[in-house]
Amino acid sequence: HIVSSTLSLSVAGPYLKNEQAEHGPEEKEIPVIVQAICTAAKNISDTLRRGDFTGAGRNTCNSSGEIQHALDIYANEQFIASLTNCGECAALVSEECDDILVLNPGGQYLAAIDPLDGSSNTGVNMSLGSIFSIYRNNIGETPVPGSLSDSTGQLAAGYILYGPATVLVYTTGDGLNGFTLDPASGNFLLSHPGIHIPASGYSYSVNEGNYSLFPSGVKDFIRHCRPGKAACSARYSSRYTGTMVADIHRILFHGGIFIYPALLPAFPEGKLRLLYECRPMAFIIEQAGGKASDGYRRLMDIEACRLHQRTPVFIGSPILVSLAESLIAGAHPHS
Ligand code: P6P
Repeated sequence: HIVSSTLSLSVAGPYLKNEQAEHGPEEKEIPVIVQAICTAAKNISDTLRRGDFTGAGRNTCNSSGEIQHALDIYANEQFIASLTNCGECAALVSEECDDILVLNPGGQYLAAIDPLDGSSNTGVNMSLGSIFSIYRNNIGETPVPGSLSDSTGQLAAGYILYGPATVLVYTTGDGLNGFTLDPASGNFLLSHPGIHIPASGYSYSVNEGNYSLFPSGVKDFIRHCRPGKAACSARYSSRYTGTMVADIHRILFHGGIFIYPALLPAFPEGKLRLLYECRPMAFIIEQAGGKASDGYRRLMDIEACRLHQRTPVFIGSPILVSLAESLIAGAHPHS
């Protein structure tokens, strides 16, 4: 087991649901598997701060056909080692691994991770992230273990934002808390208790370079956000970093909406993956009072049939997500 003496989340109660009953709220213990994730994140954060990786990738591609930078592979190795050593993780689904990775067959959890989110921003000192989702282990016979096929088995989810500060945002289904890494002590300390997203907001986050590929209802929403001819000032600000974790972290605190829609005709499911990007983010945002959809239905209700399944994602302030859904529903299919 990893006994990480450098980690203390000074808050009561962030247990995985099944452990809540065993500990009173006064206990400070957190699940060993979350400690393992934080230990990997600390190592990644330290490496990023030292700027150890400026080299290009190893000319390999992941299962989604994306170039793997050296840092992607390093981050993936950190999570595999840490989750293996903690002894609690039966198997791991990672963006960087084609198939599910069996770590500790007797482990009581499964993990789905994006080890390094936003890796197109590596080497240019931009914010990056890691995303994780933790499930009860119930490996079935299907390619996607039974306990990953629907979100009801998702016990915990979180992300680490490697920005000016390294911040862990994490839920076990009982609200959303943020912890900031204290470089001096190496501890993640509670810094944002009880995060709640604004009901609406004035920023939208989407790669408008793909505008011509968007479905018509998405184009209608973007046109709604842009200043009208009569308007003397923009109604919304466009904010997009290329790192989903950073864009959604901003939206959690300032309100707004993040969109990665279908890109027609080539990518009808969009780009982002359900198991280790969209579903954990949906769990997180719902715990903050936000909304996450694929444009038509609650994102947490989407069944995972493939490990690297993609889905369009509309996530953020509930009023804006609902507005986007209504424009999509009312759009002329061929306009
Ligand atoms: P695009 C990073 O590669 C990522 O998975 C997300 O973090 C980010 O929001 C998105 O893809 C960026 O994709 O096509 O706009 O470069």
